[in-house]
Amino acid sequence: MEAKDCNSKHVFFNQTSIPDSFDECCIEIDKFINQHSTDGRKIVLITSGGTTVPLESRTVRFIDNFSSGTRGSASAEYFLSHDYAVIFLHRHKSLEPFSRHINRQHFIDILQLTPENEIMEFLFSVKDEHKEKLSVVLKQFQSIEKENLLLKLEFTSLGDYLHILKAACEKLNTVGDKAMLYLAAAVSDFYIPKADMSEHKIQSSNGPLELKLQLVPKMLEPLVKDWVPSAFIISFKLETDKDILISKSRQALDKYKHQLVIANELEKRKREVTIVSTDTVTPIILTEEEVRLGIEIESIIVKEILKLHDNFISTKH
Ligand code: 9Z3
Repeated sequence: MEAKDCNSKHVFFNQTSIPDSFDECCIEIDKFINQHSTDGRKIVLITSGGTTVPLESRTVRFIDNFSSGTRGSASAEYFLSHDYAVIFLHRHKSLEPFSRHINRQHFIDILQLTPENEIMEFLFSVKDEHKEKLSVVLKQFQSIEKENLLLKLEFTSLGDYLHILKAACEKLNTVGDKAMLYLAAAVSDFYIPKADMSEHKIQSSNGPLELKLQLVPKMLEPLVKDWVPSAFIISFKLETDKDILISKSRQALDKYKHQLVIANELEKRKREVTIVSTDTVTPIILTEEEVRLGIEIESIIVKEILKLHDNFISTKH
């Protein structure tokens, strides 16, 4: 009985705190969607990065889901280059569109300090060897900013992620079939409800730690049925065992009745994915030559999806 209760969607939302900046976040979402739906532009909500599940209310420790944010941030750039407006809901400090091209750890290496000028100012500049790449990225970024085509929202915990996702979906539903969901974030299947969580840091002096995690209710179900039923919805399926990847993707489509699953195996995810719909299975595999040329698999995924989204829109009219 207890497990069943914890699995219910309503209980989950009651069992997790609303993120601190939730109201501001909703206002930004509203403004962004109003602007672009008035312009008749297609809008994609991309989720990216892994969610955390806290073990303590005043969190010192948490369980993390793996994701660097490459899939989401690279895809965001390709959607933007095809004139979509992008809501980028991402894990705090995971990769972001455009800035992903500058390695955070080596940021300082691309700058140089020129000698003080006559008014004793320090002048910074980008080293010559980085100028070309950076100017291309900066140009794209500035034109996106000018038209306000990218809205970045952050989450850390699973609770924050789901609260913001639900609010964004409900607003996106007003856009109809021009809206797309691209759910690339790696989302935890397990969590500890607030009531079961230790408030303070768990003490090792109490001996080995035994954890009991509850199942997170499958939010794809209300998302497709209630939150944003009119949108084109793509989920991702991540497995480490290739033998179950396609069957699990089909199961998800069957169960949730959304449009596509993009299946990927953890180790091969940068070179190989499979786009699965109810009646097609389309592998995308980068050739050695494409890898050598630095072609990103997201550029090909996005191109395929644009066609499928257009077909989806035309069948609705
Ligand atoms: C993915 O499968 C993404 O492609 C990756 C991208 C997380 C592998 P990176 O960010 O990696 O480029 O390093 N995301 C979805 C993972 C997920 O949690 N899927 C759930 C599942 O497999 C369904 S929603 O059950």
